[in-house]
Order: sequence, then structure tokens, then C-alpha cells
Amino acid sequence: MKQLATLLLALGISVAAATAASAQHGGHRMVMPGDLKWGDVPSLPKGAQITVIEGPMNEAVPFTIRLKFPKDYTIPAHSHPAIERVTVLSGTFHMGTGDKFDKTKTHALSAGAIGIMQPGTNHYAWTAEETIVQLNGNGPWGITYVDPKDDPRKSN
Ligand SMILES: [Cu+2]
Repeated sequence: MKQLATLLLALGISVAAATAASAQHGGHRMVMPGDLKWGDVPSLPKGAQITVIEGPMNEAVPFTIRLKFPKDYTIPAHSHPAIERVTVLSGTFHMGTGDKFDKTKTHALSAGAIGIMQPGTNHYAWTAEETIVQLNGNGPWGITYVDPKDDPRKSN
């Protein structure tokens, strides 16, 4: 019993620490879905939400983030300076490679599927239902749209 209490106490401390340092790298942490704080993503078309679990993404450290896309969402062709590993947690993420968005040339990644994009590879995606993906990579992260007009950071 005493051991159990010690374990629970240790877990309690881990969860509290994870909440306090939810966007920091390093240390042993356990993050519960309810701990995640979602916010807007200035670099993506309006409607997407992001939660940073591990990072920060702009430093040369491993990152783990999740993105939530609404139904009927489109991400125009773009690339990243670092490898992108995208694991689908729920919904379906339709993803294709190339310089121009083409809905007919995408693969339907369902929950459990993973896509791996090499740095500089142009790709695009769309959803037909609410979809949550997890991104794992190493920073510093960035996104470059093939057509600068697609970049929501520039049209504001
Ligand atoms: Cu991407």
C-alpha cells in the first residue's frame, strides 16, 4: 500500500510538472489529453488549432505538436526546412506531394496512418471531416508556401 501511495504521489507530481511546463523539452512527463491547450495557428489557413506538447518549434530541439483541422479544410502546397512526421490520431488526412494542390492526387491517411515528408518536399492536404494529426520533428520548424499568396501571415 505504501508503495502504491508513493507511486500515485510520483504520478501526481509528474502530471503537475507536465502542466506547468507543457511547452518545454526534457524531463520525464506524462501529458493527459485534458491538459492540452489549443490555440490558433498564424501560419496556416484560418480554422486550424495547434497544441505544442514538446518544443519550442523554433529551436533546435525535438518537438511534438498536434493540429486540429475542421471539416472541409485545405492546406495549399508548401514545404518545411525539417523532416515532417505526421501521424493521424482521428479523422482522415488526405495528403499529396507536388507543387500544386490537386485533390485527385492525395492519399487518404486514416487514424493510425503516418506520413513522412523530407525537408523541402512540396506537399498539400485537405479534410472532409474534423481531423487531428500529431507532428513530430526536430526544430527549427517553418513553413514555406509554393505560392506566397497562400501564406496567411502575409495577407494580414
Ligand atoms: Cu506540411
